[in-house]
Amino acid sequence: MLFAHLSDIHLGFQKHESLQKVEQQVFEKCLDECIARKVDFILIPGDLFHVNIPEMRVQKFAFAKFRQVHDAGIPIYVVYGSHDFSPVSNSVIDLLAEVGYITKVTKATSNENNTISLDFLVDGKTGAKIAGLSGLKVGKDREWYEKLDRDSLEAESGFKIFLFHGGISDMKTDSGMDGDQMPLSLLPKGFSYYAGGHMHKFNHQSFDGYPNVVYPGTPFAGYHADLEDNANGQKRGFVLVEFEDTVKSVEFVEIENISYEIIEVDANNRKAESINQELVEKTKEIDPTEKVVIIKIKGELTSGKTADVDISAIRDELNSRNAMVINVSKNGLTSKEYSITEAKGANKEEIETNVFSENIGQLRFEYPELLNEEGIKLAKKLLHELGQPVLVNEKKNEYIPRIRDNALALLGLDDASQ
Ligand SMILES: [Mn+2]
Repeated sequence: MLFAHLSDIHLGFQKHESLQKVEQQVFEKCLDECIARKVDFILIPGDLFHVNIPEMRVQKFAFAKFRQVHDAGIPIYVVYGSHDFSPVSNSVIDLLAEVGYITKVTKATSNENNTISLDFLVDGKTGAKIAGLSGLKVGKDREWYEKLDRDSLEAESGFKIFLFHGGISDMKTDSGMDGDQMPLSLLPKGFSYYAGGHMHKFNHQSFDGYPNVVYPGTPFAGYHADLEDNANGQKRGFVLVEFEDTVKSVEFVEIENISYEIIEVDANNRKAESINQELVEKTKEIDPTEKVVIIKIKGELTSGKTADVDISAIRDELNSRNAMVINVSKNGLTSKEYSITEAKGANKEEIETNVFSENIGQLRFEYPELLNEEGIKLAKKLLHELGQPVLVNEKKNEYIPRIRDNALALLGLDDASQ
């Protein structure tokens, strides 16, 4: 008998059209592979979708594929992840469950003694007993696990699988994800397989009383950092498990996604000009055709503005050589010359004014309105505007353009992106 374990597919994460295609293809390839290998069932412990209600394009291809899997007679068992979670079952997960393409595993009952019991779901064909808890919004998970009636889960006999979504502190993982991890001891002991979601890299470890704790990782990318990991050679795919009354084998099935090039530049103790030169040279050395090109610049310049590190020419060059996507990360780039000096003041207002007064002298712009007293006034107005909170009932896609438009208006600029 055979089951597949996928997680963190994050359908709908990609914004770039070419990457949206890759995201869809990888998802379809994974499920095609499951059908071809004639798995008995598929487990997806969370973050199947990037948000609880993804755009219609995403729902359409997901439904089409899940229908194929359904028609092939393969059940899919899921729990929510932290991304596709909805406290009131308003998730596309619930739609898929409603039409019968997938089955939500969590069958929880709150008991009078403040504990939570979980019921097993039994896979019809194999008799595997499956229980699990959804991922919730940060911090809530732990509360549930602490109340979990583990004894009844541990007392059950047979081949048992536990689905969960979250980090486990006992596991040696890359800790790039949120620090919100729980100890393995909060999970019921003695299951044959622990199907994890949330960590984005494949990881398979066994512990005393907890054999086969496994994360397949994302099959493509659910965070920007995942693309960078891919470029650095991280293998992506899903997990295939052969079992009888115990697990016989755990196999990682690699699914190809796309080709990458990564250009990394260390800016420490250098000038922008030498960085620009290195970028040009490194760009010459790669073949960007139909690839995702990641440019990462970090470190502290000895002088000049970080904006002097100029990507636009590199971008044009890479585009003309048919790069598919160019991702630039300058987040880790700073400059010694433009480091901000602290300033004191009697209140918030005064501190802000003094910080701007102390530092504005460093700027060398051609625009007088950005300098001196005028510049300080403008900076304060901008700071105030950018600090505006989200209004009640305002959506993120309304909030961001509102703040951006107001800020651009203050600067006397039109929004070029519209
Ligand atoms: Mn995830």
